[in-house]
Amino acid sequence: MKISEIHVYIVDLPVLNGPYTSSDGDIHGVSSTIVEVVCDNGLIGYGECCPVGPTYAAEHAMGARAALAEMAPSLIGENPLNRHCVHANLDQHLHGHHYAKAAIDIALWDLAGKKYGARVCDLLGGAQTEEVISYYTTGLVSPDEAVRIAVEKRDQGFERLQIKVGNRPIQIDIETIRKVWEAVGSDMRLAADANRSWTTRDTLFASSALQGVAVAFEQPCDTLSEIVAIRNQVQHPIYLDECTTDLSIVTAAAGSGICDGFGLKLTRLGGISGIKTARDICKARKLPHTCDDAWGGDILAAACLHVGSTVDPKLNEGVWIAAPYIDGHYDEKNGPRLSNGKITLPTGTGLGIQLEPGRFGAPAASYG
Ligand code: 0XW
Ligand code: MG
Repeated sequence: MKISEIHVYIVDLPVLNGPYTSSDGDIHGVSSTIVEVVCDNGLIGYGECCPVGPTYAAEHAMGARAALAEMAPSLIGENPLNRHCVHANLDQHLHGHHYAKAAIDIALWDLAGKKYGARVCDLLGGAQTEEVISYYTTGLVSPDEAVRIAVEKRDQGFERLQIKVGNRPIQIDIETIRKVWEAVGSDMRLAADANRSWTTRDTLFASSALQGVAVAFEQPCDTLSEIVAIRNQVQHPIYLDECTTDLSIVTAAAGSGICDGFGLKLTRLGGISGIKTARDICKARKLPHTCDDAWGGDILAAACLHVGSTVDPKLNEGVWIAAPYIDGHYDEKNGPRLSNGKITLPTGTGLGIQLEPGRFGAPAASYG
């Protein structure tokens, strides 16, 4: 089995009922990159990467396409089932750019499932559940609006809520977190996600003011060194997200006890291959974590879901998907959907996403 062609598609995804808000700013639309890997035996695998705009992380849509242009030609003729060789090839042609490599990696797992007649979750050790828990993120909203959303999502069946904070007076963040906790804290697990925007001062203020409030601080400050500097003064669990830009950071953080969990992003860690390793590191250290990504359509959602379904339920902080913010699905029948705070795992082989030929129009680039 050999790769014979690689096609790259651009899919613009306006934010439904937007904008999506966080301390990074307002997102009205994103641009996704789809990778289609065609093999000489007729099997086709799909992958996707979709930065949530150019400021959430050092990743952006045009960067993904440029990175793929650097790497894709060298993959023609490779055996897609030998992911180690393919990744070695990718690394020989481009250093870093995990998010672009992730799109190819996801397609390789999709192909492996289709080749072996298995779902991706089966190749990852097996699903622990067919109904994977999700979590809801409030957006950067007022204290009272955050409470309204929290109560609504608890009543819909969500067991975890991410409260967006940051880029405003810390007193408003503190009030928002406290009011949400008072409203739903006995029914939901809470995280306050500053998306890197709190200073160490703000983080210490918040931790002092919120003593007795059960909330995890997700990526409070921008850098790992800032978080390490205050780790022993903060009285709340700390989850790392944006600063875990590769597996060595996940390993070091897990091993040195500088965090209590992670917001793991599949494409940031290089794809399913990377996030499954992070999953196993977290299992060894009993660290709760999510399995999701910054944005993305059905292909990326399904990839996160397959990994998320294999996580120890005691450590599973959920799979967030962008579907509620996207008009329609790539695969109307099998595309992952939220229902009562959970997402049903697709049943088909590979990712379980069936795409009509020409689904994404003409490719932006083709190789092979
Ligand atoms: C909530 N998410 C998974 C979606 C947005 O891209 C941000 C991200 C997060 O954890 O911050
Ligand atoms: Mg986060």
